[in-house]
Amino acid sequence: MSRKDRKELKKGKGQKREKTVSTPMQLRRLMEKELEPKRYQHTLGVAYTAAALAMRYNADMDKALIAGLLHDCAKNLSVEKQFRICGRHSIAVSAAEQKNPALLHAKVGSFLAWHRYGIEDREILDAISWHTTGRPEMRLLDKILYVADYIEPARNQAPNLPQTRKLAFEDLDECLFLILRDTLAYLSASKTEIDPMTQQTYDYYRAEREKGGRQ
Ligand code: DGI
Ligand code: FE
Ligand code: FE
Repeated sequence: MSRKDRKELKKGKGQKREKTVSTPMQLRRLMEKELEPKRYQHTLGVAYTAAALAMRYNADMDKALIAGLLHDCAKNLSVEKQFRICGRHSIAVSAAEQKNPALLHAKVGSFLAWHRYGIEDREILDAISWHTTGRPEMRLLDKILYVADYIEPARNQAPNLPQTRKLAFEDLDECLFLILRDTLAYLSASKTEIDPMTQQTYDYYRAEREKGGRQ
């Protein structure tokens, strides 16, 4: 590789990847080095909870593990660094993400999962992209990661956790809806600006639920 190529690559031109590693074991070690101990603990909890949900709902267990291991991989980067990565790699930043940069780690994490950790699977990359806000018409893996992020064993803040954890293994869609509802209630109460995508996801699943005869 010429010096020019290397420089271009560093700047993100051509969107080449840095390396290819993708077994859950390798990713676990990398995340242990990358993340703060508490975040790593949460990451392991999400990975194994997602794998357990994958078992329950006949989803791909390895994909669930990998999505869980990498979902917060950008969390340790400063906000400045995350904005820089977006700029360099032409990742669109929404108005909501501009205002609340804490939302940005999902998109940046998805990019790094591809660029730095060698993940090519679209389902895994999308699940990471949407793990904070959700999105209408979520795939099974999106739902599994979203729910696992909320119920993993180290979480202890959210209301109704015991019921939500039980429900996750009984009715994934109902559980997803209740998490969305509780999250919106929490964001409203704390006067945090709601990302339109979070609102759209909630509206979509509320309508789906009503179609299914629930009020
Ligand atoms: O990264 P985690 O801490 O594991 O959790 P997360 O990816 O769900 O996101 C972190 C925070 O983002 C969490 O406190 C909930 C919050 N969040 C979710 N939807 C919205 C939101 N924050 C804002 N400002 N607006 C949203 O719509
Ligand atoms: Fe997150
Ligand atoms: Fe998380």
